[in-house]
Amino acid sequence: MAREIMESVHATSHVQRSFDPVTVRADFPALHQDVHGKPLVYLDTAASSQKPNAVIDAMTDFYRNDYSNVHRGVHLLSQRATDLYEGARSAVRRFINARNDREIVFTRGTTEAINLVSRSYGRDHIKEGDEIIISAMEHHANIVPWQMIRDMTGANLRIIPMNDDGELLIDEYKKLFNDRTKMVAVVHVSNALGTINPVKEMIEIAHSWDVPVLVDGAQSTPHMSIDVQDLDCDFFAFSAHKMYGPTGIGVLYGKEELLEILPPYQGGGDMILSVTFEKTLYNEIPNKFEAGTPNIAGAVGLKAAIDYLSQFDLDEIARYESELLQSATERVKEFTGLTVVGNAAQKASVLSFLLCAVHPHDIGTIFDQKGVAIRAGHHCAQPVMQRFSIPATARASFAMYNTTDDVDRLIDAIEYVLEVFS
Ligand code: C6P
Repeated sequence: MAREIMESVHATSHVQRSFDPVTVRADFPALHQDVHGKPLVYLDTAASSQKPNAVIDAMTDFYRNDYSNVHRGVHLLSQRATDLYEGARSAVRRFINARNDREIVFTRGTTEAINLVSRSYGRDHIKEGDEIIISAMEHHANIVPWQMIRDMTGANLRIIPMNDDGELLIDEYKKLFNDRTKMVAVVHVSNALGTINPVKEMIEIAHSWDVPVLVDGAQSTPHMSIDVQDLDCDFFAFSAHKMYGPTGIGVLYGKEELLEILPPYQGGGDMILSVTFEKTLYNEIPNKFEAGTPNIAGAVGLKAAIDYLSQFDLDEIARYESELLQSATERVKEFTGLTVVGNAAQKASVLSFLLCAVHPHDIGTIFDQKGVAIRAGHHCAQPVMQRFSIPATARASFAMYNTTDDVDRLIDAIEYVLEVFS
């Protein structure tokens, strides 16, 4: 109890800085540069976010002063590195409100977290004829691993359809369940459309069938506060690099009772208690899932990103980003020939669009000449493109460091594309 009180004090004491995007920008050095002679406007956070000084400095300091391997050494540097690494785990637990540190597994990112669950859960729990439910708006990271398990076991994939606005059809979702359903894996916020899915309701429905749910939180974690206990999800996956942290590290949250029964994903050092040529005893969770030397500096950077975000009221950031997205959407819709792809009532960060017959790659290239960085393509969500019968979209994505000036520059860039192609 004393620990819980201390932690709640610690968590609230973070909220001390009022959110102001202009001062926030000052914390991100990469935003203050010219690209092709124009000040950079970074609207590609859905692909990967820029990093604040706090993250860059924490990682540099770690390499300069405290670097060593973890869990292995008796020497001081190894103890310091271990404390920092395990401290990062506790920071993640607080950030997503997991029950305890044992439920936090460090991975390379969302992709590896989903592969871990599909392999480990799939090995013992999915058999021929079983069914896995995913949605029509999944990123490839939440399709391909399940297809691989399908192909290994003879299970089937069932797909939750969506409407023309890019919203999942919950009534259709309910109809997909039966006694063979073994897992639901669904994206929280679509990277291609920006749709925020009603995952809490979807989890309740799945649980009424005793089916566990994995939530792909790659695009939600940077833009809203996450409470895994409130969602009651069984697994939750996310990547540090989209939430102002470093690349190469992410998180799999799993309910303790589920992680306990899953077999390890990879074998090697640190995931064992003892090894003989005859038999290996595996380590406790979460170490059972962290074979080999982990991304220690990445964990340090992820903690710094969490500390950075935790200075602010995350709901205030979410409101700000939502207003920015809404005003950008209204303004781009004024262009004749511009179509917004993804018009869900609940959206975060992402504005995907088509502009007349101009190929999205050309839009992206011309924007770049104007200093405006966006992503163009299928966004690793080809089934979404197939659903809308389009090859690709241009995608602007907003973050806490974007401002109305950035929206003005986006509008200027669209005008310029239209001029070039007129
Ligand atoms: N989407 C984008 O530009 P990794 O690569 O493991 O950090 O994240 C994969 C992933 C999984 N789910 C969703 C919803 C995602 O958006 C992503 C990454 C990037 O949209 C790169 S393809």
